[in-house]
Amino acid sequence: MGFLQGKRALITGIASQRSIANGIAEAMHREGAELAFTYQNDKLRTRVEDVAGKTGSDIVLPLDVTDDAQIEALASALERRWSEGFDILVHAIAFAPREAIAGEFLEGLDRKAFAMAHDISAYSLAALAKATRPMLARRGHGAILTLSYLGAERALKNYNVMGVAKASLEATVRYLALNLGPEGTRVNAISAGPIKTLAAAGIGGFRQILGHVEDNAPLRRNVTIEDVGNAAAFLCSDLAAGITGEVTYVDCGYNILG
Ligand code: 0WD
Repeated sequence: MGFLQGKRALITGIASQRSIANGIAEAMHREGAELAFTYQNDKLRTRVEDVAGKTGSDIVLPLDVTDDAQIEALASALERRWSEGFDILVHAIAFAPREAIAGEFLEGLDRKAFAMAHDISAYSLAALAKATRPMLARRGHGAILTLSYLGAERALKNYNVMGVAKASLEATVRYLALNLGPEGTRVNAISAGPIKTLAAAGIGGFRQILGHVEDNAPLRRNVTIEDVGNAAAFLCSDLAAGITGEVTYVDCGYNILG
C-alpha cells in the first residue's frame, strides 16, 4: 500500500511532461493518492487532461491565478467533486516577464514586472491557501507544498526579480504555517535544483547553470522531476506529520557549497 493511500491532492502548474508538477503527480499517484489538476489556459488544457488520464483522474479545472473569480470558481468546483474535503495542495506556479529575468537586475525591472512576478509567484500561494482552507481543514491533516529556488536567499545572476518573489514565497510559507497549524494544515516548500522546463527556459544563462551544478554539486548531477516528486510526496504525507514551515532542498546538495 502506498503512503498516500486515501489522500486527495490538487496539482497546479502542469505546462508540459517536463513540468515539476508532473513529477509530483506521478509520485503521488504511485503512492496511492487520488488527484485533481488545474490548467492555466485553453492551450494547456489537453496536455493537462493527458497527464490526468494517466493517473486515472477526470478532475481537470481551469485556473489562472491572476483572476480572483477563477480562484473562487476552482474552490466551488472542488467542493462539488470532493465534498468531504481534500488533503494536499501543490502550488507549482511562477512567472516573470522574460526581460526581468535576464541580465542586470535594474535594467529589466519596472513596477509592472515586479508586481506581476510577486502576484503570480507568491501571492497566488496565499490566495489558494485561503480559498481551499476549509476543505483542507475538514479532513484534519492538510498539506500545502510550493516550489522555490536558491535565488530566494542568494543573489544569483539573471534570476533577479524572481529571486525577490521567491523570498516572498518562502516568507509566505512560514506565515501560512503559523496561521494554519492549529487546524492541522502543514505548509512547506521544496527548494529545487535547476531542471530544464518551460519556465526555466526563460531564465538567462540556464544551460550554463545546469552544467555548473552537474560539475560541482556533491552528487555531481542535476536533480530530476522524479527526485522532486518523491520528496514532495513524502512532505505531503503523514510520514512528515511533524514538519511545517520548512524549505527543504532537493538539489543534489548544491546549496551547501561555499
Ligand atoms: O529549474 C527549475 N525548473 C525550477 C523551478 C527550480 C526551482 C523551482 N522551480 C519552480 C518554478 O519557479 C515554479 O514555481 O517550480 C515551479 C514549477 O515550475 P516548472 O515545472 O519549472 O515550470 P513549468 O513546467 O513551466 O510550469 C510552471 C507553470 C507555467 O508554465 P509556463 O511555462 O506556461 O509559464 O506555472 C503555470 C504555468 O502553467 N503558471 C500559471 N498557472 C496559473 N495561473 C500562471 C497563472 N497566471 N502563470 C504560470
